[in-house]
Amino acid sequence: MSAGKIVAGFLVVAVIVVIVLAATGQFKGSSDSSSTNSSSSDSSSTNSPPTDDSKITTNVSPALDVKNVKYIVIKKDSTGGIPAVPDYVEYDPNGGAKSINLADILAYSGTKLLTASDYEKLVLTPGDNTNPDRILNVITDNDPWTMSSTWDPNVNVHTMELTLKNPQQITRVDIVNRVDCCWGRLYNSKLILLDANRQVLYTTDLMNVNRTQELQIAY
Ligand SMILES: [Ca+2]
Repeated sequence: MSAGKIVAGFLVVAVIVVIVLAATGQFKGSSDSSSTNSSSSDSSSTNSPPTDDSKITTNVSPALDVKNVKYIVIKKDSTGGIPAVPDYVEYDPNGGAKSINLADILAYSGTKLLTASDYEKLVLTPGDNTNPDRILNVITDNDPWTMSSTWDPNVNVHTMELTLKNPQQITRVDIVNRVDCCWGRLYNSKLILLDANRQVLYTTDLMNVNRTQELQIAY
């Protein structure tokens, strides 16, 4: 037998020993990590919604030079009825599914993210507008904390309307939906940009998805 065949024989035996040790769990590191992985994948296979915070980016085509925007509006019209889709977790006759419920409306002018100080006010219709600073902050704070219009089964058209202090170009708007539940509340909603005379400068339908919709208007 040649020296090469002897070495090859030893290698085969060594590989067999490693396989047996692994199968009997004596390589603790690898068996621990595989059990951890399997338990986490088990928990993510439940029916809870995914908490994917990735963005869906849409480049408006053609790009629009939308200047002199005064109002940024989310409008939801449930006149035609509301669907009994699974993510309407509180689908019920009390009007909850007719409300708008968002984490944030993040508008950009150029590359500047507009903050509460750039806005005059937020108005919720129907809604509790008695604490204007609070509601404006919640919808512009780039934080998952959410704001909602008021649940009302008798009101089909709900709006969230941001008023800018100074009319200006809007180049991008991120609509940040809830990720923990209820993202279907954005069903049948539109984003509308208006000038000071309330002329529509840009509008688009929104998706009822549980993540951020980034609308690149000028690019
Ligand atoms: Ca927020």
